[in-house]
Amino acid sequence: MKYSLDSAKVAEATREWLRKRNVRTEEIAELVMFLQNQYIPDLTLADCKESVERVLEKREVQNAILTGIQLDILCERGELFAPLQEMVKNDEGLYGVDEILAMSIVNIYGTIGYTNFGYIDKLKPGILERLNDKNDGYIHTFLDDIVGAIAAAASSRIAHTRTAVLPPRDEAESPAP
Ligand SMILES: [Ca+2]
Repeated sequence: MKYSLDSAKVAEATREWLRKRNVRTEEIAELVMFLQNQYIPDLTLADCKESVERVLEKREVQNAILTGIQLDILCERGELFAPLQEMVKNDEGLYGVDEILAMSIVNIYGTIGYTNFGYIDKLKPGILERLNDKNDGYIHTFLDDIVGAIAAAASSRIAHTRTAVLPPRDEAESPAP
């Protein structure tokens, strides 16, 4: 039988796996709020959630999420081969592939996302603190970067949309974010 891909199935699996790994859209929206509220005072959590939903609709984002969660789970089961198992298990600093996978999400809305990603990756607010807890039996080596990347992308998306309706920068009263 010829291979044909059902996009709805990929989207549904992504939702399902995020839920199974205890990642809620609201929590990602809170990260977006954390990144953007200083620039956009009237921004609501609903706006942030809407932006996260739009990011989650993208196939390249869904692919990254499914791949990352799968690798995290294989590692929890001890099923990666050595030395990959140890590197992923310990979130080895020199590994870096988790961040590269997350970059495929950050990239979608251009370079503005990099700063946001770096910023929350350093501060690890909210859900990122929980995903980085190394003592709860879960391995989220890939998922923590992915969640940060979704928030960074959703945040950049808001910045782009809002900037589009502002006057050109030299006429604006305050600098664009
Ligand atoms: Ca990581």
